[in-house]
Amino acid sequence: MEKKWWHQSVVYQIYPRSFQDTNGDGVGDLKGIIQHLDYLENLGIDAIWLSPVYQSPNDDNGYDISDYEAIMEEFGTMEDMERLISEGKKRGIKIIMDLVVNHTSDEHAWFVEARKSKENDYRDYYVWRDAVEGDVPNGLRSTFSGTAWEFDETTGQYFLHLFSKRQPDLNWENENVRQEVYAMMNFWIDKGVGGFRMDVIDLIGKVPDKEITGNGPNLHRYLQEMNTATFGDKDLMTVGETWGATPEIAKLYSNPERKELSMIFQFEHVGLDQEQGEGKDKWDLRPLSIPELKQVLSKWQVALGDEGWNSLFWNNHDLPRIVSRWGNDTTYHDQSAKLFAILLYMMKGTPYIYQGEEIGMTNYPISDISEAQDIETINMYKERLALGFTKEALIESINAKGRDNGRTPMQWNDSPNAGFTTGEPWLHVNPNAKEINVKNNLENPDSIFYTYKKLIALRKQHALIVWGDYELLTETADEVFAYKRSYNGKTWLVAANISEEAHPLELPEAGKELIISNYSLTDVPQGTVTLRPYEAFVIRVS
Ligand code: TEU
Ligand code: CA
Repeated sequence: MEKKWWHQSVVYQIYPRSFQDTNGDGVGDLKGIIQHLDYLENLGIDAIWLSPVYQSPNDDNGYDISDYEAIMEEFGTMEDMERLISEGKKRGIKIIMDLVVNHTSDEHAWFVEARKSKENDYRDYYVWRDAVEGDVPNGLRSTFSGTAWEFDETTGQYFLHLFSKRQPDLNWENENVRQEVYAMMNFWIDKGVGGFRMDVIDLIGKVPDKEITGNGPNLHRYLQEMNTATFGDKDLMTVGETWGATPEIAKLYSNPERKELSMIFQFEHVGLDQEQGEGKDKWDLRPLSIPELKQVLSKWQVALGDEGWNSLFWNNHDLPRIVSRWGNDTTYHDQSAKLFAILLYMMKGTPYIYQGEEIGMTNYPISDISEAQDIETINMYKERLALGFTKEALIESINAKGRDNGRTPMQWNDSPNAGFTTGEPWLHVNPNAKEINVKNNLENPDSIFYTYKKLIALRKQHALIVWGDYELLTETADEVFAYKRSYNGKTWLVAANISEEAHPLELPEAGKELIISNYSLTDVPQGTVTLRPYEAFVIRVS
């Protein structure tokens, strides 16, 4: 496979609203990001995936865009954006824009026009259908609860919205829509961005009348067309958000020969702690099975071969914090946060850090729905309450899976509001910011931050981590996740005990060199070792 910069890179995701406020309005901004570029350079990352910063009425925190070529006033100006790109460049940090083109905001000029009349030039930019027997056109559902069809009084038709009713779906079958999107992408490419993260890109080939949403028949044709019209001949990084992807589907997107995307986010591991079956979704909780986690991640490690590339992540702005979710955010907070870093960053693929993950930020439990800000959470709560779920059960699900968990303000130091803002933060700051913060992490050489920093540095030093073969060790306790990476005659062994109990592990080969660990080890592990609670290490065995 031709080597590209992004194969060896680590990407840091910023959710701008919660990163750093500089003007006291309680909302993070672009100047706040610029202020912390030195921190990110110190961590060693190569690129920032910037969640949307475009003009937006914020029905879904910027994922509802009303102007793709303007910056949200709360976040700053186009000048700030240009400075972010150039200041990033000085530090070897590229900016990856969030491309949200499955839908726009209902305040986008195209939709404002489209809804005026059936004859409007922009009408066909969106998906309009007549009522069927006085009701919605069909059974399509919104990810944010309820029907995906909204009735529009003015013209007496329904429009499609796979997310909130303020996020009307674009009609990708319309050639003009596609050309407008490509022109907009070129606007950002000309500004010097490093690539695009493509929001729910698996939905753009939808066939609403057949109730096909993901993986529609024209999806890959559109992506190939986009590639040719925009980034194809530039050295950019692209990553598609594709919820239902299997390894076979991942190859369609990311096989370099097909000229589509660099890589995708697959979510198979993310769904392992939800109940399976008809009508069940992420709110229906079940405990994680570690053997399943091993099986799923290992499958993805080997399945793509030379025909695709993996993204590696535990967290993003839609997911709960990994240390709270599958680790232990009290007794073994530091150990389990480091374990998840070591386990993932030794795998093959491009790792993504979500802001705050590098200091072990945790979920923030709410006790009442009035504390929630996220539209998905609020809509689900209303819907399920009406269906007869108890408040207690719903709050439990929200505390486990709600999107606000990962969106609380970045914890910089132990001052009021964690140094995020001098004003009223838009979303509650976790009180554990007194202990869990960047300042403490930077002062302590054993902190989670320095584990991340070291893992990132190791990736730069060792081609084995980027290119080596992967093999799961199968003869282990259920709770022990161990694998080997091999490259050019060298082999490393990664061992991680994802539990609060000690477990023995028989090392197939003697350790020659200790690469990294989350407990302090005086000797290189040999023979049969006892892995302590959440212990993880990497050793060279040949
Ligand atoms: O997420 C896609 C998506 O389907 C999520 O809403 C996901 O299903 C959910 O959060 C987990 O249950 C992307 C963005 O990442 C998300 O923030 C947006 O809300 C959504 O698209 C719409 O743009
Ligand atoms: Ca601000």
